[in-house]
Amino acid sequence: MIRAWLVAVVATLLVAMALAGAGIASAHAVRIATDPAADTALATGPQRVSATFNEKLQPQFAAMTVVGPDGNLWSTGDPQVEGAIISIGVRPLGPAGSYTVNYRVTSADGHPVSGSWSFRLTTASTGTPGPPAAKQADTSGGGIPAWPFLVAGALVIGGGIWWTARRST
Ligand SMILES: [Cu+2]
Repeated sequence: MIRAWLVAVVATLLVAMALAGAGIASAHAVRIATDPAADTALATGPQRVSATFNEKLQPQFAAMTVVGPDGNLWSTGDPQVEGAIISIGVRPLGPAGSYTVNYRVTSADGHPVSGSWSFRLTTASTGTPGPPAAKQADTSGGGIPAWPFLVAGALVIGGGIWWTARRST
C-alpha cells in the first residue's frame, strides 16, 4: 500500500522533472537569421528589424522590442508574425551606440522561445525615443526556480523508499 503510493509519487515527480527540463531545453523554433545581422555597425538606423526562424511561428503572444543605449524603447507599433518571421517597426534612431532587439515567440508546438541580439548605430541621429523600456519581465515564475524543490523532493522520497526497503527486509 505504502509502496504503491511511493511509486506513484516518484513517477509523478519524474514526469514533473522531465517536463521542467523540457520546458527549459525546448527551443524548437531556432533563430536562423536577423535583420540587421547581429553586431552590425550601421550609419543609419533600420526602419524595421526582423528575426527569421527555422519553422513557422504561432502569431499569438509574440513580443519584440528595440531598446537603445539610452534605455528607451525605439521600436514602434506591434510586432508582426508572418510565417517564420517576426518583425517590428523602428523609429528614426537617436544616440549612437548599441541597440538591442528582444523577442519572444511561440513555436509551432507551443513552446516559447526568447532571445535578443544587438546592432550598433555609429552616427547619432535626431529621432525621438519612445518610453523607457520596462525591465524585462522575469518569466521563470516569480523568480524562484522550481528545480531545487524537485531535487529536494526526489531526495526525500528516495530516502523514504530506501528506508522502507530497509525496514521491510
Ligand atoms: Cu518545442
